[in-house]
Amino acid sequence: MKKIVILISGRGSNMEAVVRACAREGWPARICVIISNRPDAAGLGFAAANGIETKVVDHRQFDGRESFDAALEREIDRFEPDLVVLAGFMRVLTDAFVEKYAGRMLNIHPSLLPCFPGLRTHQQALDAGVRVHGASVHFVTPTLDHGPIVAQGAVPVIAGDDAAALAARVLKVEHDIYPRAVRWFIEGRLSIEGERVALAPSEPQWLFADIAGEGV
Ligand code: NHR
Ligand code: GAR
Repeated sequence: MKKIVILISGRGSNMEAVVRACAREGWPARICVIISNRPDAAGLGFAAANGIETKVVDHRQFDGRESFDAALEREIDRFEPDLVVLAGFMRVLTDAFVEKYAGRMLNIHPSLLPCFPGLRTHQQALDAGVRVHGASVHFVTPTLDHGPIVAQGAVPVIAGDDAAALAARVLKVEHDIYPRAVRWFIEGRLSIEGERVALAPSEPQWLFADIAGEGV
């Protein structure tokens, strides 16, 4: 059994998608704990209701990123996880923390990287006038939102979209690609080759949203 620790900050819908897929598809994996940096994260309720241990490490209780990350590390390492999954986790992590989990920490970022790293990605996409947007699952490296890409999902930008409408369309592909990518990791099928992530045996590491009837 592989052990997974998931970090969240809020709603936790990506965490929920991973938890549900793990149970439904019978992965050889266990979600050990859901850790949030915010005590009020809605996702903690889903975790507790599903019998998963929860833990809050409130970043406001620490005087800097190093001490917060050290506390986070202690909570994570209690479970000796094979994989750390960032699911809407909103705190930038120190280099030392990231190096420690190198090659075994994944994030989902709501843009087609390397476009639009950082925050407010959907507004960034609208402001740039791109016609295709999406989400990327990547290995976490010290440089924010720059790690090797495991999978991407693309959605169209539709006339009349605001950031909320676009975010909702992207979120659907997130819920599809993130569980798949986590499963590939658990199955030992991913290898990092420089900037690229190979999947063996191969299958599509991309997804194009089915938006029939949603507009133009
Ligand atoms: N840490 C490292 N070192 N590298 C990455 O690639 C990381 C990371 C930590 C989080 C997720 C990321 C995203 O998917 C992630 C990737 C938070 C911020 C941010 O600026 C930026 C990117 C991501 C997550 N956070 C503010 C901060 O001061 C706080 C914002 C808030 O609390 O709402 O940490 O986009
Ligand atoms: C998701 O869209 C995720 O990609 C994004 O926040 C949302 C979290 O939703 N992540 C980031 O912006 C990381 N900075 P969720 O809590 O319902 O999974």
